[in-house]
Formats: sequence, C-alpha cells, structure tokens
Amino acid sequence: MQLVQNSARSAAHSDMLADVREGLSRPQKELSPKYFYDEAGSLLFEEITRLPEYYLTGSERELLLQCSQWFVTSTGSRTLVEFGAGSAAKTRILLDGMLRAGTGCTYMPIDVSASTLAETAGTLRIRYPELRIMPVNADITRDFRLPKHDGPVLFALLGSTIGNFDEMNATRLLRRIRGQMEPLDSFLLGVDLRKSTRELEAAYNDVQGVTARFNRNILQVLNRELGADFDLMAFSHRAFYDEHLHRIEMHLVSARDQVVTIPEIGRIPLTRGETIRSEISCKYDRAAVQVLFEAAGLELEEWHTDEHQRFALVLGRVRVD
Ligand code: AVJ
Repeated sequence: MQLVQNSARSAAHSDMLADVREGLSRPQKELSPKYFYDEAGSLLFEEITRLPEYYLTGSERELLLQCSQWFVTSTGSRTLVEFGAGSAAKTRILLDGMLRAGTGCTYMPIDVSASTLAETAGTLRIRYPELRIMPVNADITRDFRLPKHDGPVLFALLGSTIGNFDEMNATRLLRRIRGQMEPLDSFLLGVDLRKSTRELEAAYNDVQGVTARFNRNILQVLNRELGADFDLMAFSHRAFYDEHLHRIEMHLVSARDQVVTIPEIGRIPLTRGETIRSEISCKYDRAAVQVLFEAAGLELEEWHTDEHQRFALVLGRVRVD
C-alpha cells in the first residue's frame, strides 16, 4: 500500500512537473487550473461558492433541487459517477433523489485531489450509510478505468467544470466520458451561460478578494510541490471576460521584472506586467453545447435553465446513428 501510494505520488509529481514546464515555456505563460485545488485552494473555492457575486453555485443548486428527482427517475440510474467531484455538496441533492427513488446504490466520485476525495467519501459514508461509495482518485483529463459497477449509470460533470477546457479539450473530455457510457446510461452536464460582461466579471473579481487569494494560491502550490520560489506578493489577480471567445480568463500579473526559479525546470524570467494565465472559464449557450455534444457522439436530450437564465443543466445520451 505504501509503495503504491509513493509511486502514485511520484507519478503525480512528474505529471505536474511536465505540465508546469510546458505551460511556462509558452509565449503566453500558462498553468493548469487543476493545480488550484490543494487543501487551502479547495477551502478558498468553497468560500468563493458562498460569495454573493459568484452566482454559479446557487443557480446550479436551485436547478438541481428542481430537476434531480426527474433526472434520477427518468433515467433509472443505479450508479452516479461524478467527474471532478470536489466536496460533492450539490451532489447530495442527486443522491437524495436516488435514495428516494429506491434505485440508487452506488456513488463513484472521481477527483484529482486525493485529500478532497478522502474527506468527501468519509463525510458521505456517515451521511448515507445505505450507499456504496467508491472513490476514484484520477485526473479526468487522462485515461483511467472505472471499477466494476451497476447500470444504468448517471455520469455527471457539474459546477461548470467543463468551462476550464477550450473547445478541443472539452470535446476530448466528453468523448472520454462518452467512451465509458453504455446505451442506457445518461450524462448530466452543468454549464455556465453567456451573460453580460458586468455580471460575469463581478463573479471573478469579488470585492472581498477571495478569488484573488484563490488565484495566488496556485503559486503557493508550486512553491510547496516543486520547491519554486514564487513571491506571492509580486503577483496580482486579473480576471476579464473575452466576449469573442465567450470565456473568462484569469491571470496572475507580475508586479515587476523578476526571475522565478523552479529547481527541476530552471530560471523563469518575467517582465513587469507580463502575465501567467491560470484559468479559462468558458460560457455556453444551447447551440454551443449542441456543437460539443455532436462532436463527442452525444445526443442533447434535455436543457434546463434557472429562472434568470444564468446556468443550465443538460441531459444527454449516447448518440446512436
Ligand atoms: C470550478 C472551474 C467552475 O470557472 O467558475 C471560481 C473556478 N475560478 N472562481 C469557475 C473558479 C474563479 C470555477 N470552476
């Protein structure tokens, strides 16, 4: 067990090293948003979800409260597989629905963060003793195998996680999910909708500065995991909406000319005002989801939005043609 954990840890380390090396060598320096979520980052994200400006979580929760019973009964799902589960706070609404319907027996949360996953599984085991919980520690952007489970399965990718992927990578991810699906399985996707720049930018520039701390925390993760020497005070938070690409971009702006050292990578010079892009968060409409589903071999079956049209839950199935 110890051996397995150590080798898993070093695999994670070399994946991270390769990602960071590649991202920071691009003309527009870039880091993968999956590295936000260490313990501190996960807590900061939880704090973001409670901010008045960050409408996404509340809107999705409202939708789930309205629709989850329908999703569960109409699909007859016996297993819920959740990609990027995080703390699974909203998932409980689906789990409640499954238990009420008497169909559900298994919950399979998949997450990159082993610590988050262990905590989520622990909490849910206490809350739902009748549920079988099978956590899977995996990076959903890479190939992985699911343990044996009962069908039909409801695969869920909630919380606008898909927003972190550009069109090519979003298509890849949905194809990978599609590849795990049997004909009777369903796919539930949560997407944030296109809306005014003002509302979108407010959600990523909260007045309390929690998002700014969340953004800088990624540098702290690199300091700890890779022995980097980022000075967090020498970077500021910037988030803006690109109306043409329909996405929020989040950057860390270098406050001065500086050189950062990452021992296994080398010296990384940054000029004053140069940025490292730490996240994209793509915003959708029905047509854009349709395009994505088609490219991934999925059929868009249901489209549900909240009363303010801020967020959508989309139900899909494997396309048979
Ligand atoms: C967890 C990827 C959905 O894109 O809104 C929140 C992360 N970043 N505030 C998002 C995030 C800044 C979030 N996702």
